[in-house]
Amino acid sequence: MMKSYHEWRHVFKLDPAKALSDEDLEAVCESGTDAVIIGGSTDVTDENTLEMLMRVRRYSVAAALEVSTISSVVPGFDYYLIPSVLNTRQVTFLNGLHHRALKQFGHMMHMEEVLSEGYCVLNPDSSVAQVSDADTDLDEEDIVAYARMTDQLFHMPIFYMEYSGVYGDPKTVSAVNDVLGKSQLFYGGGIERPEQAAEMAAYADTVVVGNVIYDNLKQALATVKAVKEANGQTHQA
Ligand code: 1GP
Repeated sequence: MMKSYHEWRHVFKLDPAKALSDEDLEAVCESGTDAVIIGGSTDVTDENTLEMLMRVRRYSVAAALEVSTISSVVPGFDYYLIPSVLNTRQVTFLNGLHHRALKQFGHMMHMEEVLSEGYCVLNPDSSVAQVSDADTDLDEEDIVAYARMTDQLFHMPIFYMEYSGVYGDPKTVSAVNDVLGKSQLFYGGGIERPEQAAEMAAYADTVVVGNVIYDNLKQALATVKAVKEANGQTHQA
């Protein structure tokens, strides 16, 4: 049964540019995770995105595309997640690509499938930080202000704390959780063990697990149960 994004506690993020065997993909999709997000910062094409979508569609799990380039948008996903990088130095990544996409495709988009993400990029060494030219020199107050901007100023459905590749600071995630109202808090970055997934699940509405799928599938799969059994203190719990 496909779960609406409001119900997502745990999601796996698959990079369409990375190889994953059929057996491993089955384990990911049948793990009990709430959704599979397909997305990456480099080498994402319409071919590898479509191929990954078709493979994920063998299973009943919800499938979302996190759009990083307009040319890799393909139809058939349950949701389209559109990041706006709040701490970019270049307006292109805040609203420029979005403007171009809406100009070209706005008339044919199903907006009920589209979710905007207020994206706060927090690991300076990540591809996403480099591609989006993000200013990651932020303290907790800066990050909380971006959370308020997403929730109370721009009214975006998702605030995404993107530590991609490194494990973030649970105290900061907790501080963000404290100020969010309607925006759903996504946490992603550096989760390698179930204990870390559980720790972040205490504060984040949705925990995103990526790289460890490719590095240690067994540990990746163990994060599902850890999140589901975590005691959520989230603002939406
Ligand atoms: C990346 O937030 C996700 O976009 C997950 O991060 O790959 O570090 O798990 P990791």
